Amino acid sequence: ADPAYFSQFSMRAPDHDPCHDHTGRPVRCVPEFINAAFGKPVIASDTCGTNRPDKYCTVKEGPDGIIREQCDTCDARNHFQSHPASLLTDLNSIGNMTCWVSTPSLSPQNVSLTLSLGKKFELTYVSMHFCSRLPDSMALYKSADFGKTWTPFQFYSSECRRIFGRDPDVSITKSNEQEAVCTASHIMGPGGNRVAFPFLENRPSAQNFENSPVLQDWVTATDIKVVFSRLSPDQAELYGLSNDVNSYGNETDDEVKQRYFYSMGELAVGGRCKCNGHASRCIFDKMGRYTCDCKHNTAGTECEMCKPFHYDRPWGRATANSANSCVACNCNQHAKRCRFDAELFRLSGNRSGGVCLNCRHNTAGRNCHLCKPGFVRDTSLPMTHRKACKSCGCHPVGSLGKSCNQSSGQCVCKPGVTGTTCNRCAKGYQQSRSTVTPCIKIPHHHHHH
Ligand SMILES: [Ca+2]
Repeated sequence: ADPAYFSQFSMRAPDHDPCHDHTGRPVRCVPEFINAAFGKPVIASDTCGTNRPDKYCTVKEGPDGIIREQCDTCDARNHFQSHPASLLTDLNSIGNMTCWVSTPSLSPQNVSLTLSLGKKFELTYVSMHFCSRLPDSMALYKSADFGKTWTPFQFYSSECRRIFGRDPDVSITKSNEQEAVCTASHIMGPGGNRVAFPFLENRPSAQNFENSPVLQDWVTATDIKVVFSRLSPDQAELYGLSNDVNSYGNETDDEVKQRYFYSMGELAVGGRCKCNGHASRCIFDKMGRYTCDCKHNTAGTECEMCKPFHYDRPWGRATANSANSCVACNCNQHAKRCRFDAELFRLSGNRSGGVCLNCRHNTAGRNCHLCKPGFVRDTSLPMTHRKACKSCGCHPVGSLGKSCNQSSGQCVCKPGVTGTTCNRCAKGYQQSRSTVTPCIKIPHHHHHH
């Protein structure tokens, strides 16, 4: 075969690590863009056929192009007639969308869907594909703390003021980039049965997302909640499809009720597993939790902190310019733990702020780079050596303490005592029996008397 054919394959990059460039230098990396909702659990506040079978009716265009009202039964106990919330995040086969349905009711208010993503994601859009008529009014909320607190991110209504107490289509400026806007665009727009909310559209800082903590926060979510407040007008009424147009007003409540429900076939959430630029994928850890596969010496579910012993610089989100890797403390191999000191970091010109804890092998100092009192550098060994610091060996009687000069090793001697370790009497002194003055002056002979 043509050698050029094979060379195509050998040219392919070997299993490339997106978190480092070809020279091994750390670079920002992000997990791939996915439908974060796929296969995730959804809790519906209400589902058709849960307590007893119910009848519900939908207006549909048949294959012949004629619009008809079609009624079905929902029954949670019958697999073929059940419409649980799990159908919102399942795999839809083309042309046969599986749909969740709420209980038909004359006033189907405050029906809600809650989706748990399992960890923090950075979202780009939320998309809803409805199986029957659209809701007229609904509110979208997100939580970044697993459902403890919720904040709205979008309202939809033909009557924003009346339903949600908000002015419609408020414009977004740099001063209110985290404000939820109310709009009727879902009904007016060309979306058909699909309503999609792009998180960054019309947000001024979107062009500079990496440097906008406000927008980074805006797109972060662990859970999404949709609350339906009101249905759009009855299509059966619009199309004149009631059993008999003239007798429409005579329908029983039960018959009318069958058209009042919410039904959705897909709740999709486009986004990336949030890893702050320090991981290219999310994985299930030993505990079965979905978590970032952190690189750049980072740790945590979102790589939101430095891994142990890597506290020489403060943690930072990776940017296009810098991976902001965490850096190991320099403890000359004499400590296993360290802490970050902001003041020392500032004083070093933002270079190093790590302080070693519990220096071993008789070392001391913020980098375990000195010898502790009573010990002196053995300059024949590197600082990283276990025996880099040796005992001063100061004589217990001849010296004033156990410490010695860090460079010369000279112990502090009592008067009349000399030697590096203070182990002998100086010239003109002689040994005594006193431990206080172990060397006393040799008496002079005064010949002049
Ligand atoms: Ca579905």
